Amino acid sequence: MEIGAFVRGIDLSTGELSPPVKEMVRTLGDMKGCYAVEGEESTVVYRVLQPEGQMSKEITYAVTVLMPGKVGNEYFMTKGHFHKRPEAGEIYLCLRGEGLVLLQSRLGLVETAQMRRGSIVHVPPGTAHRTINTGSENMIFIAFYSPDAGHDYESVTKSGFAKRVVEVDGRAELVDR
Ligand code: PAN
Ligand code: ZN
Repeated sequence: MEIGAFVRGIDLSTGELSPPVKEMVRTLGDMKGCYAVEGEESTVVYRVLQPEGQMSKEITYAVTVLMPGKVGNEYFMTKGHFHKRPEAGEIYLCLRGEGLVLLQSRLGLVETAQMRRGSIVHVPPGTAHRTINTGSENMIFIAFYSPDAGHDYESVTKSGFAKRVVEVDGRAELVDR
């Protein structure tokens, strides 16, 4: 008999997980409508890495490696989503880089949380969340969540986030959409 502890490793400077890994790559072409202006479709914006063959139905994790860059004056970001299960929250731990988590409630309340090495951000249930890389290096964070949380991208695509994060005079600013 074995307990079956699920022990894996992460390279803290690159975000690479020890194999086997499931990888999802998101390009600007996959993010139509997210940015105010269109960019080169083949540009890779972020990668999401997940351990393959997890055993727990209660909790899992994924690593996001979000590249530095901008489309027009808007910083590279993730698509953003609500969780389908309304009571499913999430915790982000930032390992590298700097940026923001943009949070928006179903009622349209907007908040940002700072992300830098060591930041731990709790994404409350019922909140749309998107991460934005405002720095000049890869922003790497690990997300801990319930595997049955589900990802609702549609609500975000339809109504969008009320704010954008853009560069103004070399600094990140939150502006109305
Ligand atoms: C994260 C995100 C990841 C990519 O693991 O899924 O950062 O962002 P999008 O899913 O919005 O493209 C998470 O929040 N999981 O629930
Ligand atoms: Zn999430």
